Amino acid sequence: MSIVKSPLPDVAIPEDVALLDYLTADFDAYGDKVALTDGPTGRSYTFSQLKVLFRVCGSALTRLGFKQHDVFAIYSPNLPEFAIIFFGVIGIGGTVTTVNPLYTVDELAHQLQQSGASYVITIPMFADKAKQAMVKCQKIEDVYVFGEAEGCTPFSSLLRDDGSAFPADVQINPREDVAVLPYSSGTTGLPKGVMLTHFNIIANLQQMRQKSLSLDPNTDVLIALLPLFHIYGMVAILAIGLVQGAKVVCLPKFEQELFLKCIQDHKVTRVSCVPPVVLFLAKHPLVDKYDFSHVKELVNGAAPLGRELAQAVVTRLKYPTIRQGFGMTEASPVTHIAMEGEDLPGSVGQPMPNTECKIVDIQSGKLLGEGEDGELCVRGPQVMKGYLNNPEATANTIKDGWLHTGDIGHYDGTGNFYIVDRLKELIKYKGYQVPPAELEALLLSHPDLQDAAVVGVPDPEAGELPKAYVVKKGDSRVTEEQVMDYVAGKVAPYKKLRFVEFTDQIPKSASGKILRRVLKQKEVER
Ligand code: AYL
Repeated sequence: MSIVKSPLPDVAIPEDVALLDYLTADFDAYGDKVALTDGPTGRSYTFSQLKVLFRVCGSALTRLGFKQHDVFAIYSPNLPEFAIIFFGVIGIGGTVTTVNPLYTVDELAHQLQQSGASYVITIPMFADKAKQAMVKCQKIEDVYVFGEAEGCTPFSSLLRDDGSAFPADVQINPREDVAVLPYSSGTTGLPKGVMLTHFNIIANLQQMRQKSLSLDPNTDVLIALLPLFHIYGMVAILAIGLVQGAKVVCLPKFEQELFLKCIQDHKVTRVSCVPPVVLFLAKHPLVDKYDFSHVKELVNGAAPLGRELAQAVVTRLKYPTIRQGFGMTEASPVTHIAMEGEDLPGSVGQPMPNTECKIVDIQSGKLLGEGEDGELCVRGPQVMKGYLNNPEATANTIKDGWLHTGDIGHYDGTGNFYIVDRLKELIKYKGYQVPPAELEALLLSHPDLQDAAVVGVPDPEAGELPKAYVVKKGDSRVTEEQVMDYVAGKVAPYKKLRFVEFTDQIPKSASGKILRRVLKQKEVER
């Protein structure tokens, strides 16, 4: 019974370096190599160009009056320019909050309001949604757009600056200042702003570089199919690629042929996946038509990968293994990853350097030992500062420095971890977070419904699908379809309810908490 650490030695994490300086430390050496490419068009930027553009963008924002600690929202699919505004903001001590571009006007407005954002940037296709959200948020000063759209300021106007207003005197405190503010529902409730400091992100990048996620600037190419607004794409693809001089190919959406063609033509060496992408690579006939010979490794994270699927993909693509990583937005994100070439089916690997792990009994909190299932807790420099304006949720999640993941698992005799279940209420649809509390609040706003509970039901393709149990009011004649449509009209498509079941009562504890386990058990017994 003990705390488990990484078998690798601790890695030094600089405490006095700001994220942009850390990121670009070797950019001069990478020089005219291509850093970022837009998959569909081939539009590219070199490392030297990016280094200048980050400053140009930071300077232009400073002239607009955007200051240290101000918040800039990015509401956009993956584009090379996403990185320019992202690091431009962070470079002048601002905070970036990233928003899922599929969000509805209300969902966007909510995050803009909550995060205190003063600007938002989007693409022409979503400009109307951004403008409507702006009207609902007094603090938003302007909507920027990659390209052009009526009523929005073009992003290109920020690049016409000469860089001279980039603040020379900005004092970034890496341990305190929040670089990024992605949203996560954590173990319970509504999405909350996750405060990740410059130090948190640098820590995770240092850990990844040590823990065999290191890259060769001369050969390595990554593909950013997974969204950059999510911590996986943002840190574990974009930032880890750029800092090590690898080329990152951006894909704004999942188009099967384009994805495969980009892997082939750009000689991609590492493909970072979530289970539905692994499923596609394992099963889709198109895959055979493309050359994957440059791909050295496949990585999976963000949701559990079944052993059979892992086997199917390595057999088809003739790889020795697919490496699993585990993490959370709240941990910047990576806490575990399987070692290169190690074949432990179902394992998410060992802890990252500088990361301690323990498994505790879910009732008593007692420390458990090898092979015993309990809640996984992690402690390390990549663990967030806390949730924005929510000390209560922070205190419930981080106790004595230990981040309670809300995931259930165990470790084996070699210190490798296995995640077997989720204690927290979070639903994962294709790796995306679907917070049940959000859907329940919407259902309770329906005039015909009296009570509601949402749980995830297993699905081979999506991992889980949201299902609602609802109690109708009195003699209401509302139908299942109407309830589904009601929710679908208010949320991003991936959060839609896929099933609705009427029931007389929602099972609850004495204190009124929904007993989700009881509902999930009902599904299993069917
Ligand atoms: P969030 N197996 C099972 N469940 C997982 C796994 C995994 N490998 N990875 C993440 N999860 C679940 O904040 C788990 O419930 O971050 C966890 O608490 O959207 C939750 O997803 C966190 O969801 C990597 C490895 C990124 C992992 C990540 C995780 C980002 C997901 C890059 O290399």
